[in-house]
Amino acid sequence: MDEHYMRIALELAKKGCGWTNPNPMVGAVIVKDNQIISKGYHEKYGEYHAERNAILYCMESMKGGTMYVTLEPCCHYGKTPPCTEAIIKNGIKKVVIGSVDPNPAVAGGGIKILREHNIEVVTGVLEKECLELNHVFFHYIKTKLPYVVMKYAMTLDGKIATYTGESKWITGEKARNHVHKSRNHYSGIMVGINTVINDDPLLTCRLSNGKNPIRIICDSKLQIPLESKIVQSANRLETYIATGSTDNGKIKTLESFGCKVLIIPLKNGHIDLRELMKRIGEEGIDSILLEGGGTLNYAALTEGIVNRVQAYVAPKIFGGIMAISPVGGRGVEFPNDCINLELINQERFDQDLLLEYIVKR
Ligand code: AOF
Ligand code: ZN
Repeated sequence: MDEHYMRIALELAKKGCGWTNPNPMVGAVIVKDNQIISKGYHEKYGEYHAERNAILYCMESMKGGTMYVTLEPCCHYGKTPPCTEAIIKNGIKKVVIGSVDPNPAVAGGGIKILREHNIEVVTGVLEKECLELNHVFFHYIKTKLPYVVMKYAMTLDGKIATYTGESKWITGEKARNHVHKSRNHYSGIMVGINTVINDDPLLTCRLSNGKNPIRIICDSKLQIPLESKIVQSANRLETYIATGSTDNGKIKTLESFGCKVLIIPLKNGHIDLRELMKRIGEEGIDSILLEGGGTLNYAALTEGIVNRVQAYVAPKIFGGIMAISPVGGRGVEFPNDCINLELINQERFDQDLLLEYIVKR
């Protein structure tokens, strides 16, 4: 039964997807006499935590009840008072936890306080699922660096466009819709300047209740066209341009359009991606969906900033020695020098496959 209620808490937590960053998605269920008497989740950054919402929405006495929560309850004063206080005050006698909170302000402290108040605590229920749910939070709270997800769609022969550069479309509608779930989930979206020049994308989330990601453009020489959709929409969609250029005139113009310009040191003529990640992390951006192109992808992989890869594979073959693949750059010399990945998830959207990997270090 523990897993059953934790699964309900997990589904509740996911409702906060896109709205809680850089805080975690958390769900909570209160059970008494084998009945669910209340449910809650963390709805929005800075607002009440899942536990407090579940308590707030509960219409009956919680005395002697059990709370199922996907993350260890907090015991600190942040933007909200400690959840442990509310749990203790309401006479809940058992708390079942999915994953321990690595936040240094909590880190086992919530469990300790609950036990000190004679509340039975069970940990590690559906832990794997709870850790996966908040992979961004667990990374960002420890490193202060954004969690980077490289995403691309390719044909079975590894092409992201035909030899003429045409790429609309590789995957079908369902797979393309799924990409927008990622754009909603992760806080930022990053592309290289060539993608802006060639495709003129808007980089928004097209889900009905979706949140638009913060756009980050790697543009070492500040070549971005003022008439591009990115610049033209920067007053309504948050936009960062990362550059090594000190062309103050163009910087001022971009700023007048609403872009935020980040001056980043160059490394071999390109944006120093590790520096950029530090700056992005300092801006409070906890995660990035990296959508190419190939030059930026290769640099990101070799600089070691990529945490996860989402590869969509379409049942098509383009062929062509001049047709490009998702990762460009120079490439490794020997097979042993490769970037190693671990397959963690596979999903099917009609005839397209999504293969999801963790980058091994
Ligand atoms: C959340 N939502 O449901 C839970 C969280 O600044 P505060 O008060 O919002 O505290 C944020 C911290 O609280 C967060 O880093 C995490 O350690 C803990 N638990 N946070 O935003 C929740 N349960
Ligand atoms: Zn809390």
